[in-house]
Amino acid sequence: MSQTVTLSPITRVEGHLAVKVEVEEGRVARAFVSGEMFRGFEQILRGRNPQDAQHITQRICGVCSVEHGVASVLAQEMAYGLVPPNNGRLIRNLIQAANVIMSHVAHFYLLSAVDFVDLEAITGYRGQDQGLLELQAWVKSQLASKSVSPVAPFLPRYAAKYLHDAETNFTALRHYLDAFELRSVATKMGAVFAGKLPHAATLMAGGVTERVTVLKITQYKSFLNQLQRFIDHAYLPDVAAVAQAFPEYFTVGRGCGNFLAYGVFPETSDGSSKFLPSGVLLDGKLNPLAPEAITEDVAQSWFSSASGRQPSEGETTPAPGKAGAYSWLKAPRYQRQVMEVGPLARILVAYHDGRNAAVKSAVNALLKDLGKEPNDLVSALGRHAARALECKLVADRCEEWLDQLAPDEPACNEGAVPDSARGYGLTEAARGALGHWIEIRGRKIRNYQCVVPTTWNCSPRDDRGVPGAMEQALIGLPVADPEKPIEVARIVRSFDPCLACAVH
Ligand code: NFE
Ligand code: MG
Repeated sequence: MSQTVTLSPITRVEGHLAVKVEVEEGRVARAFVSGEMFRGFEQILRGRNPQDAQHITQRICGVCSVEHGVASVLAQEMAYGLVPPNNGRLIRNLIQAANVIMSHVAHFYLLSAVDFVDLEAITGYRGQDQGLLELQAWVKSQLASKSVSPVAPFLPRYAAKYLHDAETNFTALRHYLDAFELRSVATKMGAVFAGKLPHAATLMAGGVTERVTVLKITQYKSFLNQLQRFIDHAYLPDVAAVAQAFPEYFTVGRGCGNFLAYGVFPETSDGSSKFLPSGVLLDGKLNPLAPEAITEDVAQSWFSSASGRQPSEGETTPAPGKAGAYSWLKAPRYQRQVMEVGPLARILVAYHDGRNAAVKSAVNALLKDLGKEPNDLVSALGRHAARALECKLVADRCEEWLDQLAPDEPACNEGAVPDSARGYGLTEAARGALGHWIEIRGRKIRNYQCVVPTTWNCSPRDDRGVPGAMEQALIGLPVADPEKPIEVARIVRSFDPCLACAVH
């Protein structure tokens, strides 16, 4: 007997994500992940001044805005034949790093942690922490209320196993409250060099419109030190506590097992060396990235434009109601294969690449602490662990980039928009590999295509009917009670999906 479970919207993810699973004999037999809205940024960009693209595309999202801006200026730089000076490259790294730290902390605590931490345990709190006492009062009011929605983000919740130990729950909930503040610290840190955030004002082809001063370096460093303390003393230990208490989540949600990373944080101006390298893990083997192998299928997506195109030739013609389609996401593929992107992909690619000794030793230390093998990371909890580890590695690397800044040296090389040109920019957003493709004619944008991390991870079936990465991660998942599919929610959220981005 098959029972269909639909979670729409899945709360505590960014944007409108709908997940439908068919459960047979206690396991997910089929999964359908769909983006339920269309936004049209690729249409909006047509005919515009290319130099506005980094500002328009940042509005795709309020979370990974900076990364869209960076992808856009990289695409423009290829089209204009420009490279940024060291200061420009380093400032972009620092803005992008601030955003990744903000996003990872927000994802773990604000979007995922209460899937594992027992929010109701706070009713037994007897201490004096004002924040926890306020949380306790709120939880009690929710539990007493008859009018809360069944899809409320916190309570009511699915009855399930949560963290058992009261003190561990109180500590994690204290960190949950701290995470709101830390998210703001990370945003202020990025804004030191971004002018303002969440949509950075200073990004442009050739570098950034920002002067490097000793004062700004000092400001950034002081925010960074607060974040490093939180990552070391809260984020990493809390993820470890969840890992100890939920070892079963190292064995589920594995997914397609293929990983794609474009690489991020250039260590040289031409981008040939990156702190987190590019690469493609296909059938367990690391291959160099070949951008021309990226295509997007639309057979099961609500688009009537051609399927299987490279993004440089891509089209986006919406076709609501198209027969056989079930999502506003296209289905990106690499060599026609399904790929997972994100922190786990970046960490595994860097680990196999081996050149970044910091990644290699941090992963080995984490695996030793958890008593796990590299292959165990390919799992729901592995995604959380990789995200936390990456957060630490990136935060620590920022100190190096700050030291390399040269006060009062230029941060931008100027260039002109050519009459006709093409370019693409590949970077990594918090949620994974992000690419923008630009075609310029008559100094205006003729075509602009974005292939976005959550489009990879939440991809629908492709032209050959092969399910996307999250769909594959759900297949085979044991679901104890289809009326209370907490397992499904935990697998979905381990990817940190952002549907606003995915449908752009
Ligand atoms: Ni809206 Fe984004 C990130 C991008 S996700 S959050 O990270 O690009 O697809
Ligand atoms: Mg697109």
